[in-house]
Amino acid sequence: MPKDERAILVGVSLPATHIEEEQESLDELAQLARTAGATVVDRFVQNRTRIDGKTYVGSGMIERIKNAAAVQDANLLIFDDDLRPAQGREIEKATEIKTIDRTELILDIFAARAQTKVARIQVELAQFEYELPRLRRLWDHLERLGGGIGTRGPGETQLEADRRLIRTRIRILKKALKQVEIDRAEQRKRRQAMTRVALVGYTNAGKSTLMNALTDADVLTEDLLFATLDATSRKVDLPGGHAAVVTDTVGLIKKLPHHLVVSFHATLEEVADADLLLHVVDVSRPNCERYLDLATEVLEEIGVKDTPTRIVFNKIDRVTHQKELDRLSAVYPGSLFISAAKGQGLEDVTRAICAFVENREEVIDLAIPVSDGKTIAALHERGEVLSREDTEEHVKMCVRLPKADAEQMRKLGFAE
Ligand SMILES: Nc1nc2c(ncn2[C@@H]2O[C@H](COP(=O)(O)OP(=O)(O)OP(=O)(O)O)[C@@H](O)[C@H]2O)c(=O)[nH]1
Ligand SMILES: [Mg+2]
Repeated sequence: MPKDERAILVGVSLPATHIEEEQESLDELAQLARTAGATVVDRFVQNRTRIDGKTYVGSGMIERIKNAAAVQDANLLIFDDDLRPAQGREIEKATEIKTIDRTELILDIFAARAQTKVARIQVELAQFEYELPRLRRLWDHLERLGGGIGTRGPGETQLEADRRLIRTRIRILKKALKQVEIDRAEQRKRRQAMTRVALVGYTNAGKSTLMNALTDADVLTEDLLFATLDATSRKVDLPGGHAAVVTDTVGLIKKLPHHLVVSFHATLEEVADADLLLHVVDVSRPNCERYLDLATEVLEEIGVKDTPTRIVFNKIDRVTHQKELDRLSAVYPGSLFISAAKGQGLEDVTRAICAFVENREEVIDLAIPVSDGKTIAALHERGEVLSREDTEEHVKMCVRLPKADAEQMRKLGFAE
């Protein structure tokens, strides 16, 4: 998106949604627009009983937007919800201003931010999936911009050829992502014995900063939305021979477009697979509980509402009202208060992870008869062997095992 775009935001408040809710959604949209490099010059919210099939908002509103755009010198309209291809076309026709929707805006940001190969594949897939039904609009657009010879549109043949190309590309990308998912599942299996902790939360909460503070990951952190698009995992050694794998993930927002949720399956699966979620919240934001709720809603959509979760209120260095922190602490028992950037409260996070891990696994000293190769192999498979000493009769091992397996070993009399 060019840097000098001046945008007008447009939303609709339906009877089922509160007007404040739509305003809040537009606040988020404004932040997204700024992240993409646009300047927001105006915003409109229309109360409607239902979405206008043709132009999303009513024709009177379209007229008002057009006038405002002339006054404000705006050259971009951003709609808060997904527009159908025909709606986008109609609005552009009526206003003569480039029109995009929330998904397109987020895709634009994602495309600019995608750092890793996987993130780039995921973004490209989402973009193509989004564009496929809208190809006609793209061509119409070119027609209007040009005029004259050769602008009667590409005709059905060209359109069909383009569609075919995109479909082929989509197939290739999907295949590549499938492979990523298989590889990652394999990796997870190898780390099966280890507890998986995922850092989740609203975008810009400080997940990557916490990740870097806990591990040596060196993930990019930035004061922008969606600094992180792909998951990064690192092993963290804990006291008592325990360990956990911590994963930093993509930030969540209120209306995560459907196309992205599907394309980002490989990344979100890391969240779905976690044993423990650390839900990071930027406590320095006014009304921070709202962001906690919004992210929780998205997590429910991903299907992880039953995963044990600890709330981590971050950026306490920016909060001057201790009373507010005391209130949150009372409302959310067991929540942690930290400053990932300043390194405050990090030991509480480690302790919380450790307590969780100790409940699930045990580090146990075993002596297995040399003849029992099957058990020895199983231990290597199911646990992590921290040390091993082979004697004449026994293989002596110190192993980190899931609680139930350790219990089983004791029952079999293998514990030392
Ligand atoms: N003052 C203060 N700033 C922090 C703290 N933790 C993170 N930040 C800042 O908040 C911004 C966002 O941090 P990130 O770690 O990139 O946030 P994130 O949750 O990973 O964001 P996304 O990857 O975009 O979802 C950065 O500018 C950080 O420097 C903190 O404890 N205190
Ligand atoms: Mg991040």
